[in-house]
Amino acid sequence: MKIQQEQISAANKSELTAHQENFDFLANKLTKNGYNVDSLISKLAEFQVAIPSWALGAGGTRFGRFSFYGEPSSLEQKIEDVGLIHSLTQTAGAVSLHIPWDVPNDYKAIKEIATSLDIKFDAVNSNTFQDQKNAKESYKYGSLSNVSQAVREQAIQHNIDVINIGDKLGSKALTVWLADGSCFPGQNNFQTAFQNTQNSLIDIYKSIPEDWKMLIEYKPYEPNFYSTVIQDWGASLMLANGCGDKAYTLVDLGHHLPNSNIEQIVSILQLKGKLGGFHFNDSKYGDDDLTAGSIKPYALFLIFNELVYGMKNNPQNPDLAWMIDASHNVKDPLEDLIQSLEAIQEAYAKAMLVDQDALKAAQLENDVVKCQEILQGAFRTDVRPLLEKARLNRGGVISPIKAYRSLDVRGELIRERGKNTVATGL
Ligand code: PSV
Ligand code: MN
Repeated sequence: MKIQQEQISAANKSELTAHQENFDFLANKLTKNGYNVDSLISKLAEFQVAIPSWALGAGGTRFGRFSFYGEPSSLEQKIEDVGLIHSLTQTAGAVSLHIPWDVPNDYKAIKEIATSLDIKFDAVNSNTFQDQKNAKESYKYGSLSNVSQAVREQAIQHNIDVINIGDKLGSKALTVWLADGSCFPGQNNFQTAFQNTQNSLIDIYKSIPEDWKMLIEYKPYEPNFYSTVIQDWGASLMLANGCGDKAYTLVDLGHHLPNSNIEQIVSILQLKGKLGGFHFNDSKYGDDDLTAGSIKPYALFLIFNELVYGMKNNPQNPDLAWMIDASHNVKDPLEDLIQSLEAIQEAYAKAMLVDQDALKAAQLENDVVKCQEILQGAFRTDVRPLLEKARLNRGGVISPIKAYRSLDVRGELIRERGKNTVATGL
């Protein structure tokens, strides 16, 4: 299925008047307060978030999985689905592939499909947390950290293969997330596991092309429940520093112990020029992989406040790779991703409304109340008309979820693909 421009225009028709009224009201208010509304809109329009190829089907848990039907069963169909989201929202102009789930059969054809849908290839992800069919060595007891040199070599080679695949598609980053760790005290020697991981990453790093980044993701627990080798940003940063300038830390919002101050982590990594990428999701308890902004929207805003500050004040930090990393168990994955995109854009827009100069002045006065007023004043602004305008200007729809439903996208996908298709992924 491909959404046509006439369908977009038809979907917008009944909403244009209300949108324009809301937009004018907000734009007047913001202009009076000294904001450049056109610049806000163009920054929102430029902000693109990658969709992970593994989140387009039903996620599920170890207790069960419930399909939404019409799931994409090939790489081509996954990219088509990202194209659907992108044509409605105009904010999902990239896909992040996971190897070996997404090895292209025909590179030229895949690139053509992606280009025709205005989709770029974002970071490629390696998978050394599962054993592949016919693999010689097993990752049951770890991959890059494994006590066995043969296992480590297999995992290193896999990462190099992933770089080569990504290179052929135009990707510019490799994301490494390891499940390595231990389930019981005494099972692993922490120092050996860390050192093995460092040495393996250095070997992989040698194959990272000059204009690429290596993104090292951390996570405190799961699937290992006693220790994880790359458990926090400190471990990730040490490993990145041990590799070199092209290696960075990747922050996944769900990969922190409860109440961690993620905005502070983000801020310091930018100061050090070592924040490379971001995985958006939300959580109540752990790595819940829920829709971004669905549980703690203020935390998401505070994180964006630091990101906006860093993007302006930390030229030492490179452009970031933005991606959604959620799992869709009870919602249609495409609707869920659209909701995440909306929440991300909303947090970004609100963060751009924070008057940084006034905040700095209030900080210098130690005026704690004023500091809070400034942040919450921005957070409480309803910025949705700005998001609508940014989408409209790029040829998207005013209300993506409404349009998705009125166009009966899921119904059409089921008619095209049937009920029994299953997407590869987590
Ligand atoms: C596992 O927690 C995970 O969701 C990580 O966040 C990775 O980014 C993703 O899987 C894909 O490897
Ligand atoms: Mn992640």
